[in-house]
Amino acid sequence: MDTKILVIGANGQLGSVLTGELQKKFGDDHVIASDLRTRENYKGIFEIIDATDIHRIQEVVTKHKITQIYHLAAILSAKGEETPLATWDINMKTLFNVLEVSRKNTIDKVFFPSSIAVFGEGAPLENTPDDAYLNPATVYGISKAAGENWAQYYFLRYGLDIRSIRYPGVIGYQSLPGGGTTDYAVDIYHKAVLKEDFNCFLKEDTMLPMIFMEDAIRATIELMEAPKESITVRTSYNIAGISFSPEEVVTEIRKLYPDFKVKYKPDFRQEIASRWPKSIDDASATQDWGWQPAFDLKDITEIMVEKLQEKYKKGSRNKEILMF
Ligand code: AKB
Repeated sequence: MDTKILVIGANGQLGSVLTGELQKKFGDDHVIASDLRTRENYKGIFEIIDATDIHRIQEVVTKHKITQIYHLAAILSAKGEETPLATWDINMKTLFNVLEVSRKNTIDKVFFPSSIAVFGEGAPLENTPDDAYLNPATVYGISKAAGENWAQYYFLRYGLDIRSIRYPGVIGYQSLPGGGTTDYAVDIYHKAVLKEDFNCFLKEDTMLPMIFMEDAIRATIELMEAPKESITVRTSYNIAGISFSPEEVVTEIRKLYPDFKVKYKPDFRQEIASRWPKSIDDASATQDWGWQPAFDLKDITEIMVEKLQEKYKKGSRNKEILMF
């Protein structure tokens, strides 16, 4: 059957970049982007979907004869703490809707994003393995840990080929993140390029696993393209990019912006970050589908600065989603 991919949450930090990469790989007519509202200047097929509405998902799956679903809609860690029960509701109801529509239709592959947020007290902080004890302390993390187990259940019970990655903090210039604990690592580059002082909501030595957007997108597509029989982890795969602390990224940025000023003002997000791994063991991803990151902190800093300089030179100083 002709590959037709539905991306739910296509306007988000990951979704807005992944949609473009899927279009390049499969062709614009094979990718259906969707979100709660349309995206200005989007080139391709776009459907409005509120993923809490199972009938709407079913309608789009039928209309476009969808064969794969990437479910990228979720409320992230920091934002999710503002309304815990609503976050649980949205993150779980949307996943159940995707799982149920997928098992009842001709969906041959599903992608579910998990996160380092599934880890907490009791897991090794260094080189945290896939099978470490999951003890999430945010609603986002709890919903992702539950989601991983539901994904595995639908694989075991219904044979649904659902695959998942535990993303570290994703850093990209193409889109703005929304409500993550790791998002300081995106905002800091915008402030540097705009020559504004930066207030960091984490302590300077808070080491966290991060990944450049290009690596995160490539990992996602490589996982989804891997032969089914090579997938041995049906909860979620750890992947590692590069771990660093705020003071390390400031040091890199100051090589380009020597006068860049930073103040460290830890807030509630410091407590979230302090329970997350400092570094990740992604041996299973390497072994099963050949995962290897390509970008280190120096690369990320050079590319982020170059691309954001280009973007802001074009005059867009207001920080809506920076689409390239
Ligand atoms: C967050 O900070 O909530 C996300 C994540 C690590 O999943 N970026």
